[in-house]
Amino acid sequence: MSARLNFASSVLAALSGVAYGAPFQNALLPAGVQADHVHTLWLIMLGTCTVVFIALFTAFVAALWRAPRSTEETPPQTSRTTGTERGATRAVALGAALSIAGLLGLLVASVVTDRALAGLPLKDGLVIEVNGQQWWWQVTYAPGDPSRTFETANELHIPVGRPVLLKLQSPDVIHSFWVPNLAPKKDLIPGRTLTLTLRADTPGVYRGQCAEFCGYQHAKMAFLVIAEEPAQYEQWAQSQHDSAKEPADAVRKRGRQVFMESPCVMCHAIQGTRANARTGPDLTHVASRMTLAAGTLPNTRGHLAGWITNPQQVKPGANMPAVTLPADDLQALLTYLESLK
Ligand code: HEC
Ligand SMILES: [Cu+2]
Repeated sequence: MSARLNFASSVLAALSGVAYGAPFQNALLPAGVQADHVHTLWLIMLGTCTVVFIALFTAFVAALWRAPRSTEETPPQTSRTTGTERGATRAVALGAALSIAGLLGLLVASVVTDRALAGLPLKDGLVIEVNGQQWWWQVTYAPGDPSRTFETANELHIPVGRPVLLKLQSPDVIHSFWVPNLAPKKDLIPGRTLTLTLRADTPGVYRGQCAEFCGYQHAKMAFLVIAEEPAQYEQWAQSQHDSAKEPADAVRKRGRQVFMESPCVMCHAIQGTRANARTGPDLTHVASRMTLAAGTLPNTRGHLAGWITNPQQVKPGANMPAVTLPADDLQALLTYLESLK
């Protein structure tokens, strides 16, 4: 029952765009220019196909209606046959002409949309590199500029009204970056850098996900795009750029020590410490993120504990092993990680 209710409410949410508390994704509610272009094209295609469908169905029903009943088996007269045939020829010619016109119309609409998508001015654009990993998103701001660059995971913040150039890469398999409210899909192909441009025009939290099957946990490879006012964005970028703060008390100090002395340090980076591995997400500001493990869990202390003690139960096959720690050490580690805002 509750599952059914849940389903009904997600359908309602999808239709109305009401987010019922959670970030949502909906290609029919564009929040930026690029998604707007795609949405317009979709409306044109839907409209054209609806007209074609209704016309065909009407013709079909009319043909059934006018067909000679099998009971009245009087052979049709020759003159009538010629008349019907002439009518049929005309109808087929008209149908073919309309089909060609319709298809040409759709072709023109696609080309215009494509040009519009390619035409987003990138002046003052923000450059962000996105690496699709099995199964999370590695996000690098200002790549190649040592004074401004920083890294995050599974969460992009962007300023409203400013164009964004995403450089998409993949070190393993093909992924696809899709945030329906903001932009069309774009694949991440190993060995190549493809670009995607977007601009958010309405502030909000938009959900995105991998849209190309990439292995066992493909379904749990989501991310969030947080579009905010430029001032708010600058504040966020500044805080992300800062190294992790020195632990303020003995428990956090102990937590950091646990991190440095356990396998965590072999896969994760925390800027400002000697942890700088890049196999897993950068944890310098992990506590500032809304979710854990690519949109799989809300970022709370309980979920963090569950993730660290048994990631394989949450995300079987994920490239992070379970790490067993004494209870005190785990608590200290959690307190430390929660302080990494
Ligand atoms: C063998 C490498 C490896 C080790 C060891 C490891 N991790 Fe991870 N960790 C990963 C990978 C890979 C992910 C991404 C998993 C995913 O989302 O599919 C991850 C994800 C995480 C996340 C979620 C980050 C986010 O933003 O979503 C946290 C928190 C985390 N690890 C903490 C730890 C801690 C604490 C330890 C040590 C107790 C540890 N990890 C040990 C590889 C590792
Ligand atoms: Cu995928």
